[in-house]
Amino acid sequence: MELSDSQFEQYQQDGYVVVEDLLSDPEVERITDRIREYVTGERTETQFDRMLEPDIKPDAFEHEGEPVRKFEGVGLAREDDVFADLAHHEDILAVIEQLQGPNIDLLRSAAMLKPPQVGSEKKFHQDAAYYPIQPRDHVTVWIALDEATTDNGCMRVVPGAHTDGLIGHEAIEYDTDITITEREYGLDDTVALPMEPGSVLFQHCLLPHYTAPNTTEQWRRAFILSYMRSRSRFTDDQPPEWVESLHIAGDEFPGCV
Ligand SMILES: O=C(O)CCC(=O)C(=O)O
Repeated sequence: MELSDSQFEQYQQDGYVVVEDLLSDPEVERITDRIREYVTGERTETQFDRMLEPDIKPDAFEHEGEPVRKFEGVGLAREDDVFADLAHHEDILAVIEQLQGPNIDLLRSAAMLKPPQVGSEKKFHQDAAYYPIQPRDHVTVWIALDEATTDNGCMRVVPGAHTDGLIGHEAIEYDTDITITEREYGLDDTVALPMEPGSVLFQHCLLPHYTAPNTTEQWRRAFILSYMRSRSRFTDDQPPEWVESLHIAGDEFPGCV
């Protein structure tokens, strides 16, 4: 697996590239089965942060745990065999190596679920704003596990805006999210990226992006893995405790994130 020259150029120029059908149907099914086990409470052993949707309609779900907005934690890739295999997926790592070089750490691992009817929006943000690390070029890998459409909240990106650097963000009310406040982005600034299950979006961490609420009866599940260079360092002397990393490939470097 390798990005073609035009795909590589698109990543540099627009800040993203979608690789279609990177995962096979059985691979997607293995991941969605595991997600379902966690969401319904059938499987409990792995430690991670779980967040429910803010607007839960009573009786819309069979199981109490179903309106899960996301679950997140690098521990997912450390402790769970399915997510560990995904974090070490040969074809994903081949692309990351092309973009970042051979020394790779995992910075984030998260299931982003947008359940039917109640799946909420994710406001405009840059992933780099959450992570005080340099160089500011980590790559977010967004894996579609269901068909992602404009109606159920597919990814929308502002092409080329990663070259503007880090833009001002502020905290928003719900959960720990932050959103861009220094600029006013709207849907007209974005390109929508509908994707089939198994297709994978590689996104520069400075690329502003947004996902709309899920107004349909279908789930829009995705899995996120963010990779950085193993030589990455915190930008502050006092790094946040919640940033965790997992070495994935190549060499490790003392004193780095
Ligand atoms: O999957 C989504 O709806 C948005 C995910 C996202 O942009 C993020 O968590 O940084």
